[in-house]
Amino acid sequence: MRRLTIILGLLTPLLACDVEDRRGGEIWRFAIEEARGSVQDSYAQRFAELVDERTDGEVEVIVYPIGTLGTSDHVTEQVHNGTLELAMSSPGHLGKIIPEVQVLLLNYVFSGDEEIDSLALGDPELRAEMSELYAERGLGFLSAFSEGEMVWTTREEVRSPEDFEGVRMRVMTSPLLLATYDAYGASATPLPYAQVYSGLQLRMIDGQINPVFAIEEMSFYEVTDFMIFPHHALFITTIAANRDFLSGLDEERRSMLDEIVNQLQGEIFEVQREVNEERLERIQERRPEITVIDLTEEERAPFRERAAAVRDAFVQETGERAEHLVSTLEAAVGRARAGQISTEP
Ligand code: 6CS
Repeated sequence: MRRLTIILGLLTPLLACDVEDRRGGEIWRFAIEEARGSVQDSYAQRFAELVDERTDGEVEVIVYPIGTLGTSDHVTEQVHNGTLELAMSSPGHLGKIIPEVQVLLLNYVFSGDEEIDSLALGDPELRAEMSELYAERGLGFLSAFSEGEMVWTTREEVRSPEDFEGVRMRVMTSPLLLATYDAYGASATPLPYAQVYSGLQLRMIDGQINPVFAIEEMSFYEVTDFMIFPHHALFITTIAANRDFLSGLDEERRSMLDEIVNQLQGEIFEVQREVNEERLERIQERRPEITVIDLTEEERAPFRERAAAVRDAFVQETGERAEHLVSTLEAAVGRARAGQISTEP
């Protein structure tokens, strides 16, 4: 794995060099964890367009989709060592390196209203705290946003922790997700994103958790019988930047970057909503035999209870910083509910 990262790290500037030579301008390399046409790709393409517009073509953003530069872990490492300027780094994978970021993976901490929760993620206090946290670990933080509600895909019907018994649920590689799904009664199995389809197909795992668009895009729906909405979490990603790249930007470029990510916070919410709705229709057209289940409030209660215990244990193990972040997040949700957060640039 390390060798692969090094090779990819060496290849990235070579790939970019070509374009740099041709245009003579500045290049910002931006790796995403998903495929072309995904929510992250829509974000990155729009980001590239806005940067191009705002710099009169002086800066070109090159977007590298999944499969070109390795796993999420590899791209975060490349941002850290300066091979890449920017990357989408999901807390679901980043949690191994920055444990506190897993606050964004806790279940049943958001309001359940996607619009409010998306606003909360743009809360200036939360963003300031995240920036501080990332900086301490040698990374820049630009933004956190939701790509939609998390959905369980399974072979068997799951409505209770008892139903999860013996079900091997693939989770992202964060320790908190492992603890959560073990507490739910499942057998949590960490795997990189690109290995999930074959894992399901070969029956090494029985289910996984992702937003609808990803279930369609990665073809997980082909190897699943149930799509279950527990209304427990959002798929959240963050944008990490190389620290020297960020601190090397002049004031004008830095403000431009902040304005662009603010603008995209609102835009991406609409994009993900549309994409998730469309893709659910597509899945239902292609495989009408899939049973879609919406867990009732009563069915959610035991999961909610177990999630609260996981959260207490997480805060205790991770320390004061995590505790403070949980409070900041809850306060941000409160501010969003009260209409005190704006996405206006
Ligand atoms: O499940 C995962 O690992 C991935 N899910 C999404 C929707 N995006 C990237 C991430 O790595």
